[in-house]
Amino acid sequence: MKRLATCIAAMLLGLGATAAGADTRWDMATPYGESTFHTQNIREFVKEINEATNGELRIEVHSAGSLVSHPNIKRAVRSRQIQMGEVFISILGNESPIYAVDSVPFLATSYEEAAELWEASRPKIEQLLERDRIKLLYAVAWPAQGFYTNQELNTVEDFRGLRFRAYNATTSRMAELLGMQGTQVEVPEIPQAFSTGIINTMITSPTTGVDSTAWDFVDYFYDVQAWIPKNMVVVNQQVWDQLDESTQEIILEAAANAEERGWQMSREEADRQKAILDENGLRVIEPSEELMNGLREIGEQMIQEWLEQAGSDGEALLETYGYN
Ligand code: PCA
Repeated sequence: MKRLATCIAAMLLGLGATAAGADTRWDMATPYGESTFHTQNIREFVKEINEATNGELRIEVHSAGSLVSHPNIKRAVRSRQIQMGEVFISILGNESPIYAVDSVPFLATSYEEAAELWEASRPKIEQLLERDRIKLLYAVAWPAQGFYTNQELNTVEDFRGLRFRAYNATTSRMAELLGMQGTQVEVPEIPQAFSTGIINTMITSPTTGVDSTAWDFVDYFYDVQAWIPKNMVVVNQQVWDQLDESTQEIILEAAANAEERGWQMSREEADRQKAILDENGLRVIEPSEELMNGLREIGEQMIQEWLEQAGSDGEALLETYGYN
């Protein structure tokens, strides 16, 4: 009986706010590998939290989709299979076009524009996540996206018939508009998808090109800088609500630091990674005006399609962003 009472008391205590004395361990899943700057940034983020809570909150990071695969990470956070996760925001574009806004071609192509687009879209993305009882902590941009291919790209006609790696609904649509066959492939599977011939072309950052040793499979990188997509780090709302206020503050501060540090890392590494592509024999090419004009036309069409899907919410977002 006494044991039961102790047990109930412990349970009651456990129902209150966590941290302060309690030893809490969370699992966090990310789709990307250890060498990616996003993952290195996450490692800093969890270390900062661990230190500031005197080791009371320990977050175990499972990288490269090793615990939960990318398409399942958001669901796993929602169901509390894991407490925290990182996802590529636009992979959720099928749930709402708002999630896809940073992957619409040529809407935001510099870091300044990407930061403005993030500022304009953040409240809407937070609202969408809230519906799923998920809390947004921070988001960080990838370097601008360019094409990796085995053949010269002089006009948009040159994409016809290529086998293209898609990473969200927007890139699948782009493949369609360029006459390519699109297949969705996650980053850790890129080398295998190239070597087995499932794909022979992709659009991604210099970062992911280096991470997947693109020089083993393709000859050219066309630096078209089509868009600057982002990852976001999220936590289950119920798990969050169980934390005491000082722990919440620690995490929010670490998140703000991670957001700032991450964007800086991204900026710094864009050129460095292009140089690594070049050193390994990939030809890094400035696209011709003709190619860019053709791609921009497709971008225009995709912005219109996005607006049709996103309706008045989308219009308001683009207005805040300053698009006209
Ligand atoms: N790398 C990730 C997302 C965008 C990027 O640059 C990928 O290729 O899936």
